[in-house]
Amino acid sequence: MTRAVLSIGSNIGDSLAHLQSVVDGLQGHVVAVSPVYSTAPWGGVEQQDFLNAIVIVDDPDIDGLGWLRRGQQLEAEADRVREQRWGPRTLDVDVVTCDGIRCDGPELTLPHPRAHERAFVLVPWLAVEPDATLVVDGAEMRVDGLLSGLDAAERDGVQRTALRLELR
Ligand code: PH2
Ligand code: MG
Ligand code: MG
Repeated sequence: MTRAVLSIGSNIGDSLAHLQSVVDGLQGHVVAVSPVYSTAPWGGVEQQDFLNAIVIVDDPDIDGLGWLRRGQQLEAEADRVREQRWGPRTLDVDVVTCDGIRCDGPELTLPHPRAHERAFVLVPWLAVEPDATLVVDGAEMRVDGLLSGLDAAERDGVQRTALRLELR
């Protein structure tokens, strides 16, 4: 079994539809879907707010690189083009964790090296997994503790919406 935590985000086009395309595209493997959050852009590029959510998936035959490829395929289907680092995008699918795997390769680092700094990842994750933990610099940390350690401004930039992703 591999269980992966995916962070999905969009701030171009019909963002809700782009996020829904991930839930639909991974149909049969989706274990949990978080609420949808409106989030202030992280990373210093001036751009529109994002919609973000967390999707937890499970498949015995897909490893970390496999989830990355599935995510890239869904990004391509959303007409994502190569863009500015941390800039706007139709769809971004990032693998946050995959089981307890730790790896640092040219394509994929697990756990995601910046997840612990991003309220737009931690807040939706906690909504579906309140006891979640994440390995940061080799130490297993509670995600709620990591979130409390972020600046209030970073946390306040993440607002729950009434929008929903459907597991169908
Ligand atoms: N993704 C980025 C850069 N900045 N900010 C928010 N709020 N949400 C994102 O998904 C996001 C971002 C690049 O992957
Ligand atoms: Mg990303
Ligand atoms: Mg990405």
